Parts: sequence; C-alpha cells; structure tokens
Amino acid sequence: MRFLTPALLLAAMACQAPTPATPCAAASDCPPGHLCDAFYGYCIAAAGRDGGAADRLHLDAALRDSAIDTASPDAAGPPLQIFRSVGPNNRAPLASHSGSLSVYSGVANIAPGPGDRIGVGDILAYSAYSGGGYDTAAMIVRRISATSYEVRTMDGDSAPDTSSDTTMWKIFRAHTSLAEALRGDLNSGLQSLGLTLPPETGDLVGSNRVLNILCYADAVDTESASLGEVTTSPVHRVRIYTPHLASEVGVSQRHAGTWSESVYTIRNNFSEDILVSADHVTIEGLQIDVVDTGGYNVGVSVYAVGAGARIEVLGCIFRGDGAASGPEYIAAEIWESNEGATLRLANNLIYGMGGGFESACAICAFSSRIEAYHNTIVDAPIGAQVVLPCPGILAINNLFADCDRPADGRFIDGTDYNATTSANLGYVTTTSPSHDRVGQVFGFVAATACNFHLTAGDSGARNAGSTLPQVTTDIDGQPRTVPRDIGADEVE
Ligand SMILES: [Ca+2]
Repeated sequence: MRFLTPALLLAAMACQAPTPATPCAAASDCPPGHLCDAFYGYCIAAAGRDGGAADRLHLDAALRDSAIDTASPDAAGPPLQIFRSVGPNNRAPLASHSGSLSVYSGVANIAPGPGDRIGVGDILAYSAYSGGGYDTAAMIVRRISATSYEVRTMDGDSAPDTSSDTTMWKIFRAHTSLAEALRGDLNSGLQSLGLTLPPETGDLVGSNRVLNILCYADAVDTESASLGEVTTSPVHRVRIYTPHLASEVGVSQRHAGTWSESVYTIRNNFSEDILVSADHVTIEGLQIDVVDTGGYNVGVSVYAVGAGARIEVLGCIFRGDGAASGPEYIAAEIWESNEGATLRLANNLIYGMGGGFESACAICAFSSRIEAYHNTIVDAPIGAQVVLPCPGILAINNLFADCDRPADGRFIDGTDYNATTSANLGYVTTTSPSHDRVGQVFGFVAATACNFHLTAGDSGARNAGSTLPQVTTDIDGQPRTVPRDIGADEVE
C-alpha cells in the first residue's frame, strides 16, 4: 500500500479520468445500478452498456456498439475497441471495385452492397487522399445495413472522408487464420497493397485496448492457435468470437446450438486447437473439432496463466471422434497454472470425447479452478475431472448423458444441480448436494443427429436448475428463464 501526501492526493484527484470499471469484492463497493461480478472483480452495470450480469456471458450488440470509444488509445478512460476479422485461407479481397464507395463522417456507403459475409473486423482499403493509391486502411466496427458500414482508423478515429465517390476500394479479412491473428500478422493480400496495420497483440493494458477477433466461416481453420505474448486485464481482454448479429454481419457465422458445416470451425492435427497462456481471454460461439491423432489432443488448453487469470469459454461446441486412441483426449483443460486462476466454462456442448487412456475427461482440472455452468456433456469416459490436487471444479447446472463416469475427484463446495443418466455423479464434496438428479432420461430433440437441444416434454433437465446470476442466456443466445433448464439449452 502506498500513502499519498495531501498535495499528491489532490493532484491525483484532479487528473483522475472516469474509469471504465470499478474494482469490487461485493455489490456494496459499486455505484447504484451496478453489480459486482466476482469472476472479473469489477463492477458492471446491472443492465445496458457494460453488459452487466445480464449480457456479460453473451456479448450483445449494445455492449459492442456502445463500447467503441473514440478517445486516443493512450488516454485514460474506456478502452479502445479494436476489431479484427479472421477468414481462414481467404487472402483475396472479399469485394472490390464492384460499386462506388463514399466515406463520410466515419460511415462507408457502398452501392451496390459488397455482400452479406462482410462485417465487423474486416478491413476497407481505399484512396482517401490525392495521389491515387490505396492510402487508407480502416476497420469496420459496425454493420449498419447491407450497403452501409461504420469504419474507424486503427486509432479509433472516424475514417477519413473520400473527396468524391471512388471505385478504388477493396475489402479484406484482417487475418487468414486465428493463429495469424493471435500472432499479430496481417493477411498477406492486404499487405500486398502496401498498407500496414499496427500489431494488436502486445500490451493491451498499456495501450488501453480491447482486442476483438471475429471468426468468419470462409473455410475450416486448420492452424493451431496460440495466445501468449499479450498483457491483459479484466477490462483489457482478448475476445475471440463468431459474429452473428445483424449489426455485425449479414449472415451468421455462428452455430445455432448444433454442429453445422457452414459456420466457423477450427480443426487441426496439432496437440491443441487453441492454447491460451494469456490471463484474460473470452472465447465465444466457436465450433472446435477435436481430432484424434493418436497423441495429445485438446480443444482449448489453458496453460501457465497467473494468479488473477480469468479465462472464459462460452457457447462453444466441442466435437470429438468418439473413440480416441491417444493418451490424452480433452475438450477443455487448465494445467500448470496459478491456483488463483479460474477457467469458466458455460453453455458449451461437448460430445464424442470417448477414449484417451491417461486423461479421458471432457473437462479436466490439472491445476487452478474451473467453474462449469450449464454445460451439456454427452459420451465421455469422464465428463469432468479434478485430475491433480488443486482448488478443483465448481459444477452447477451441468447435464451429463451417457458418460462412463459423469464426474471424478474432489469438487468445490456448492457443486449441485447437475443431472445425469448414470446412477451417481461421482464427485466428492464436503457438503452434500441435495438437488443433483441421477438416473435421468433426457428428452433430446434428435440425439442420433447430435441435436442435444431439450424437447419441451423433457423431464430430466427442464426446470430443474439453479438460478445462476452469472448465466442469463443459453447456447442459442436465448434468454434463460426461471426455473432454469439444466445443460446448455434453455427450451424457448
Ligand atoms: Ca434454446
């Protein structure tokens, strides 16, 4: 603790800018109309701009749009939102020259529209100044309509106006794989125009930025993505997600709660599809295909994160091969990390993770703490396991169907409201959960087609969950209603 002299204190107060978030331990630490989100340790608005508990788990249009800040990124105040698109293997322009472009007051109008797969994070290259070349690169930060987009410079300022309508423009994905985005490398097609963008990995805290990476379904993403060399905070996060709102893109790039071949998917033959070694990261709405290569195969691996780390994986679908042959076959894990770190898994669907002869848990805690809320796990040797001594797993409102063992190891007290087809759940806690449901038969819409939405007539999971304030939407983005359904799906 550092003490300030009265003069220094006054000086500090005088130059204190509004802060984007107030640290908190309880709601009493927060201003009126705010809640304390213990996961982040920051006050959040009960509704609206900052998301609040209501939409924290599902970044909505209001959150993204209103969070765009035009302040100089190195000034105090709300962080600058940077948006970067990923289009696997897509080096060529998405659209070019086919219509005329005007940019005025930060809005780009293109007639006719450039296409419904263009959206937030894409880069508009155009000629704004005399001389005729491609002199300007601007990021799309909002889709207003099929022909109209809000565009900003990389510093968050309104993109420069065109002096007259021009046909000299091209739109590119910023990156051609998630791995490339996390390395900070640019689409080589964009580079070939002679335009450069500043690398966005690095120190997000020092530069007061949030890095939003939007994943588009141009092709299957076949590189192993690794995020390490970036400094983050609860506010200055890296957010990796699929665009799906009309304010983001003309056609959703996100699954609708069941596996689809037409949405963004990452699939590769490396040990990890996504390796996270940064402390504050959100991954939302991805399809992660966990391929068995006979070795170590993990969907999302969180490794070597620090004491306050808060990683969240929300609304993703993890699909396994059904019968792995290698030593390790895991959907999501945390390992060799500080015991004060937390991995939150909510609204995920995980299935087909059979096999794995050393570690065969769909969700595995080798270190630290996992919060598992409202996940649906089907067909795994062990649904959730505390593998090595560590703070463990807090599991609430999870559905385990056809797992050899739903859970294993010492779980965190408070674990309860889980449901399974098995005769028992299998975890150990100090307290006795009184709301768990064993020996259930679940009503899935079409289990043989891997559609694990609940039917309206389901009696195994419907209306049997705890009202968790941290989770207010489901895997489909639909609101959770009270009483809650157990698992990733809330019946509409
Ligand atoms: Ca639903």
